[in-house]
Amino acid sequence: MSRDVSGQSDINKMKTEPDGSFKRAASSYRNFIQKGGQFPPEKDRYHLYVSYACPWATRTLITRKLKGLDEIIPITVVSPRMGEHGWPFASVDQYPAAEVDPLYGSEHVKDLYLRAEPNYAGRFTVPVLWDKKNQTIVNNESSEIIRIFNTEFNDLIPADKAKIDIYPEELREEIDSVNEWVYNAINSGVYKAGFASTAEAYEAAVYPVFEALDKIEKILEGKKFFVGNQLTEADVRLWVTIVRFDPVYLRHFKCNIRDIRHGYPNINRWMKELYWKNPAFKDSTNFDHIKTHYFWSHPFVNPQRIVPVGPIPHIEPL
Ligand SMILES: N[C@@H](CCC(=O)N[C@@H](CS)C(=O)NCC(=O)O)C(=O)O
Repeated sequence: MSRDVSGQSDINKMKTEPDGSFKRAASSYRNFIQKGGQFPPEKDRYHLYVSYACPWATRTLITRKLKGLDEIIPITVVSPRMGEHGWPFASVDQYPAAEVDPLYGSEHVKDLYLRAEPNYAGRFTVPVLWDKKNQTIVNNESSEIIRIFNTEFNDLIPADKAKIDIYPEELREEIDSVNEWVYNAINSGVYKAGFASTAEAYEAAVYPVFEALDKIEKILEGKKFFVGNQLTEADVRLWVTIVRFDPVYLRHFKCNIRDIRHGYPNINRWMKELYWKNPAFKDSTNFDHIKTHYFWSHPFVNPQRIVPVGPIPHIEPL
């Protein structure tokens, strides 16, 4: 009989901390792709499993596009309806733009984790960077996958793409420090507000989201990019949460002190410019998957699973 992993796959069974707060578990696979290492950079050896809905996975999609890795690292997109078995492939949940697993015909993302490690005890999250040669997961932590994409395939891509550096040496210190508070207050902060199971835990989480947004609004005054004068991973990491804010987090996660489009003109302009002027951002964004995922997959938050139609438009024109 196979092991019961429903406690790991079913988000409805996920427990908050005793005080009602939500803590995100650390990612389990943390290997790096590098020349001469266990996982060397090679064309068509690695495969990226993603959801368009997931902000963490979208970081990897954006970076893959920015770096022109489309042909080096193919992707597979799961269905946005994350149910009791976790993320399904199109073979068991046909949904527009969802795909079947081309490597193993898996039904769910959990099958990949259990193929790599039958006793895997963590959550079955996307993104997953998979090694076809060793049939295992290289890395399932988006912040590390984007660093891998930023540098490690540079010998296999055209010079103009290799030149793109979203974690430049001279800005690293500032990027690292910004990443830390943006992660806590914003990327993870909206989930802490949304998954809190007591009013106290919710209120403790929601104010810091808006304090951080207020701070970013000031930083982006008259600026095109978050850190320095060029696109960096600080923009990528912040953007994936901001683009979901008005369509999802405002209602679904009760982050409703202000919205982005009326409350934060600088953040709104920065978000729109990246979306409309840089195809790596627009091509990695699917508002249907984003909205369907959240409003459908968390019946403990939205029991009727009705997906709100607005805001119209999901993102304003420039
Ligand atoms: N630390 C991970 C977090 C990934 C993550 O939490 N992904 C969510 C989707 S947005 C997921 O797959 N959750 C499934 C689950 O927890 O069952 C990363 O940044 O890559």
